[in-house]
Amino acid sequence: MAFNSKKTYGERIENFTNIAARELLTLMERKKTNLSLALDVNTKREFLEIADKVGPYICLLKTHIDILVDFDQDFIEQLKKLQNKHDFMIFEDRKFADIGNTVKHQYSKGIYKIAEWANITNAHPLPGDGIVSGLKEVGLPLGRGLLLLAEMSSKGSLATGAYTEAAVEMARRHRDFVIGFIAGRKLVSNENEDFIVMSPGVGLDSSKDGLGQQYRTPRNVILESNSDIIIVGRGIYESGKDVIEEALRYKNAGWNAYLERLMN
Ligand code: S5P
Repeated sequence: MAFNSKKTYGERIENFTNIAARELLTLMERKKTNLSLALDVNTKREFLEIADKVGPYICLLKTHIDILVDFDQDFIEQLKKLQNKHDFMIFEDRKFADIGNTVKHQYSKGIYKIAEWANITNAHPLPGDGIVSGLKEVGLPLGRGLLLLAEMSSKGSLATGAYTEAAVEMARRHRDFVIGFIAGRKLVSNENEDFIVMSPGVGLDSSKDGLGQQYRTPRNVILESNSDIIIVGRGIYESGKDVIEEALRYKNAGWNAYLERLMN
């Protein structure tokens, strides 16, 4: 049996029971893209305009819902319309980090009601297993999936070594809900278990941003580090060039690196 990094996204669907994970891998295979857009802009208008342009090229739209200055329920309706139009999934990058009972409320209630519209969200493993159990109570019945932040792309990150290993162990204890990791590389190279790895800090034209972000290329992330999804933000929407052309450039770079990985 082949290692999971040598299998196609489609072949890996059977490794997951989680609905969101299965849907995501199916979608990636169908649209031939491993690109996630991190759309960190501050107005509804900008967000919806860029999402409409880049939607055809991505598998996953990553949101920071709390940075929108004019968030309202209409935004969620518009977002869902774009999701249907362009066939992508939604990942709210909420980075939950509190005790189980608190994150349960933060996930399902408040203004944003994240669990209602985000297929995937993420959490820091820092508080211990209770954070996953709390989120799972809300998310699993809705067919949602969770990523654990096992590593971070920023300079000086404390999520390394034993912390990263403990994140993997935590994921193993919650295989039904934890579908993978935010990390810079594949963390588990065992053909019998599979996790989807998404890597932020991806850029073709710069190596850092002045606030600690560190960029690597899609080839480095997908081919050399065996990650599964590249998360790209400013490289696409703040390059000063055409966003569609930039999205295509990253989509092709990510997909070609994946094809090369399968052939190696
Ligand atoms: O370690 C991380 C984890 C995440 S989710 N480093 C990150 O940069 N992120 C997110 O990825 C970050 O919050 C931002 O939304 C995106 C990177 O954006 P870019 O503009 O630097 O590509």
